[in-house]
Amino acid sequence: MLECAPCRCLPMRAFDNVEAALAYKDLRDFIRRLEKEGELRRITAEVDPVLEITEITDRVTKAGGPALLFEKPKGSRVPLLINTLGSHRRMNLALEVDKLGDVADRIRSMIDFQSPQGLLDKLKMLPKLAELGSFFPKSVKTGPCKEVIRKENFSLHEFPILKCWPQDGGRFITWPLVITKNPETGKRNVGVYRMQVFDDRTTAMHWQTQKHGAEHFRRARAQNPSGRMEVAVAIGADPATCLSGILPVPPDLDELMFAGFLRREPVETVACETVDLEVPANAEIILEGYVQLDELRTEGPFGDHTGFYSLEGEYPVFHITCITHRRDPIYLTTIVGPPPQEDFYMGHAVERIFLPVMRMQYPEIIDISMPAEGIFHNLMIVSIRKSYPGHARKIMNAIWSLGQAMFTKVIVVVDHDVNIHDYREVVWKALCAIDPERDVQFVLGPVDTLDHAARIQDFGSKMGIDATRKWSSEGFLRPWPDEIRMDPATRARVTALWKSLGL
Ligand SMILES: Cc1cc2nc3c(=O)[nH]c(=O)nc-3n(C[C@H](O)[C@H](O)[C@H](O)COP(=O)(O)O)c2cc1C
Ligand SMILES: [Mn+2]
Repeated sequence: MLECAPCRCLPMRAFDNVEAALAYKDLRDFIRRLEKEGELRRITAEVDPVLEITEITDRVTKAGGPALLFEKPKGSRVPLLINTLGSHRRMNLALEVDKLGDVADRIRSMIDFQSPQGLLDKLKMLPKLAELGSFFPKSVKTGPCKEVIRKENFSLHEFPILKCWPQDGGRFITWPLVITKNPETGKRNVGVYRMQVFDDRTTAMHWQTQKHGAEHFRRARAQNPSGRMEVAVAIGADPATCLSGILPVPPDLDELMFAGFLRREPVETVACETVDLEVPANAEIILEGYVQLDELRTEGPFGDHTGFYSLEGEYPVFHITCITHRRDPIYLTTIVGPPPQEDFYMGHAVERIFLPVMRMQYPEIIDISMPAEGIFHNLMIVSIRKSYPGHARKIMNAIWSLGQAMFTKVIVVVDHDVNIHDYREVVWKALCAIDPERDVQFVLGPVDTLDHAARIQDFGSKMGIDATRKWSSEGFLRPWPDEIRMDPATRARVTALWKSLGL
């Protein structure tokens, strides 16, 4: 079997029967599949969502273990699912591909639309267009997320919401699909922004400054500073929909459309009961409500994906007006913390899925790599086919201007012949290729809200390292040495001799 080059995971056949070739209907459909594949363990012992589930999950994820379904979380009748996508294999299962490159290939074929030359080309485009059209979310009258509708007498405390780490400010909903509408364009956004539980019906809304939910909030506030903005939150759905909330798609591009593309079937949506928003019909739990535009409250601390606590900060408050859910809902959650965690596999999927999009604009990019310990935003290694002086620096600037890649704290650009997934090779070759004072570039700009070392929140410096071979046209006038490689004839002779050497 071939290895998937970037992640070295063993690809598997996702389409081993006709049934599996259909998109997952919902979260429990995916749970069934995981169970069939030996990728899920049920835990019947009573375990506390306060700290204990984190400690168990942290050990299991780091050991490469399965998804976990806690059937008896302490203090709740709702089972809890975690570590769902916490391995390369489960991510492939979720996306129903043999390897992530297959998703990238589909994206590439979509954006390979060349301007049609003549009628024949136009005709050839039709099936592609039809396919595109088939990804749009589809409104339906009702769905399983409406089995129970509660406008009164509900409480978030019925759900097994985690307190993840000892110094956390409380319990946090960690995998909510937060749905808002751009108040100017009416376009939907779905983002995963953690929500700290304040009481039965209120939470924080931790959309960071540069995220689309925060942008909607600012635009709504500009229209009516003391008004409200409606928000709906879906928890637990088919895996592509759940993943779509973390994808860095451009503003005003509906993540649910992207989910439809990923699952090859439209996401069905239903209208909310108390707000003018639509939510995935197959969700386990829906929270409806609003944020008051002139209200902020202290959120945090929270043990974050940096492996450190993010400190307290002021964030909007989400007031819940209605909860709808299935008769027997499953609470989907995840933890972040010292890497690697489940979110590493999500980040890796993002890296692989969006590489073709980057390469469309910047075909000189050969490959990119973000090591787990770099927490995505801290380190990106990029290999390029360098073809003019200063090319490496142009690519750094391109990355810093590309959506959430703007947060990349350190970019290392190497030549095309460096295997950037082999970190030993990167350290060796990159460090040999630099004259630090000459090859390091600093810029100022937006940084990740979670960067606790930045001089002020959201603003700071970033560093690019040009670790490509230097050219005379870049002012480097010395010869550049060849890399040491034994000649093939000697290698062949020694291979022939090898047995006789007794080594
Ligand atoms: C487990 C997990 C938790 C996250 N929590 C937050 C969060 O609290 N706030 C935030 O702004 N982004 C958070 N993110 C990242 C966003 O989901 C991601 O940046 C997404 O692309 C945002 O959507 P948007 O581009 O539509 O704003 C989290 C991601 C994951 C995987
Ligand atoms: Mn978005």
